[in-house]
Amino acid sequence: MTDPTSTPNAADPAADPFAGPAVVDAVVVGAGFAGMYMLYRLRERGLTAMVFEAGTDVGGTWYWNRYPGARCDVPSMEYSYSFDPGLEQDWEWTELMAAQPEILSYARHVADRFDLRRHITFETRVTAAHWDDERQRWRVRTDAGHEVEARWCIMATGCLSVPNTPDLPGLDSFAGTLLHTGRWPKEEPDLTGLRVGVVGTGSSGVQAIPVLAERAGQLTVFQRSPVYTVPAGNKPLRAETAAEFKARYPEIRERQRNSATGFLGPLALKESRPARAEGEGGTGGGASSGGGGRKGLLDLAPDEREAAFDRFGPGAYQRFRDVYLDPEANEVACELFRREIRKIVHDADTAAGLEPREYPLACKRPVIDTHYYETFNRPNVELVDLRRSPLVEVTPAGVRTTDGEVALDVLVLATGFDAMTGALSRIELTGRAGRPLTDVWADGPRTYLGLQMEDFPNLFMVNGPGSPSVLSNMIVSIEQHVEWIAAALDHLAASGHTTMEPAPEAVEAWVAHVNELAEGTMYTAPSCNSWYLGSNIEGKARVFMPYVGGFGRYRQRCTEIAEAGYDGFVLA
Ligand code: NA7
Repeated sequence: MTDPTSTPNAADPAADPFAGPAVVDAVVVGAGFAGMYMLYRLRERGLTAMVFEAGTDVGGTWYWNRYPGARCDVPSMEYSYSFDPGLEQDWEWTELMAAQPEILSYARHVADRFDLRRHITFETRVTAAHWDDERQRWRVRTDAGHEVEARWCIMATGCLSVPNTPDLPGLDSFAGTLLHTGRWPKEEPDLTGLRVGVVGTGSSGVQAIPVLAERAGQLTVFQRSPVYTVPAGNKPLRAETAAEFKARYPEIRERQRNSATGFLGPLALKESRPARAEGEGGTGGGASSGGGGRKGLLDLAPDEREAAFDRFGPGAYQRFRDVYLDPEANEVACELFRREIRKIVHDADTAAGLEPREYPLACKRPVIDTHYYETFNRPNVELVDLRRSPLVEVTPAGVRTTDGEVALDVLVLATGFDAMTGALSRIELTGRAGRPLTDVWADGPRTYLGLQMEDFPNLFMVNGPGSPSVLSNMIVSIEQHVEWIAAALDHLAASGHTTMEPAPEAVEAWVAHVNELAEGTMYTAPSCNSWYLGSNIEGKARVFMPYVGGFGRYRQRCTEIAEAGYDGFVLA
């Protein structure tokens, strides 16, 4: 389907960026899984498109996050595209949850298989996008000097793509090697015999620490907030399991699309259950899926609670819905969780240092690990509990806390991201009447369905704030958004409309709905600080950003809105 008002792009604008504005139907920002699939769907419609990507290759998150131990926390048979049955059948995953190099290879394979690279301009960052109300077009600029005019602008910029480098005093003075997990060098640094420090114990730190401990001479973990992490249970993927998935993919994909988290986990190969009960896949769920409506932890006698943790380990809490909603049940689960840490970690002082106490379970994104707590039993690993001895400064020689200086050759920041809004707020993005996005979002992101914003016509976000995104299987959510956007473009072309944006009252109602759903969950508990809330970034508005009502329900709502003639959107 071709946009009747479009101007085909005659020349290759990448060839001579200074030849004046190129004109395409769509600019896509980012060539991760979202950008690649968006390009595929745009081209399928005969639309001209340019994709800009800052990296030298496709892959997005999996291109940048190549730190040791980086791995997906959703099973790969599910964390993969469903749009092409041939791709589904041909690709072979080697592990239950693939490591970063394998996922990057998959992304590269997709780019080659569908010949996507010729419309992607690499090593180029979009710096500005301005809506030109007169021409009804976006004017997009890059750091390589491109100027492109496009009817549609699609932000496939990722939820976790802007690394957070905290303002640690003296950081610039460090004389050793400074690394960030989210910008790990392509050439793996040789850490043999070196003194390595890690700041940060979120998902990235928890994945990196056991591997760094094996490679480094000495590893010191500087921990501000202990993590609640449960064993990933990763293992090689059995050929029979992969074959069964492949045989049953159509049914499994359909169930994913109706589930709360967009993945089924251990339920995937079990007989189909009613859609509403699914979605307790293991890691991404939280309040939307936690416990699947079974018994509460407080319904059990104390010895039964202990027995549950004895049997299922620290992840036992995920089986009880009240842990996600009731502070009392949550604290009972936290105490049982701490007991699990004490069982694994030999040194009592270190175990106490690893016990989370200041915030509830299920407040931050669930973390899964491979031998994280066991790593602290190694003779070359030391925990520095910054709650007891706060970090004073980074020095040329290492890190100084109130307890003294730790000498380091390498300092690894595993300090996370300016999540969900970070990438868009770094682009000079203006809508109608030059209205800057940073003003519109000053008090937190405002979107309709996480897909569009008022006063930013024809600009779409893939997995934007206000959609399930990070609370779901990202690839399933990406496919849903891309397909919804593609269908909207078809509808506009067929109905002779050229612009689309949400009505202010639809945005208002959606923002209120997203906030209301998150209220009363552990995600927004007063003691909770998380990147979901933006509270890991100084000065960022404290607002819960993803949609917590479940992926299946969200998808249903998006479909109904489209079927009702794009209810809440203004088509002009
Ligand atoms: P996270 O989950 O945001 O974790 C960042 C970690 O860094 C966390 O432990 C922070 O402690 C710590 N941090 C941040 N700033 C500081 C300072 N200034 N001093 C000490 N410690 C600090 O990021 P990840 O990269 O691990 O994971 C992000 C997502 O990527 C993850 O959820 C998966 O979806 C994949 P804090 O908790 O703020 O006290």
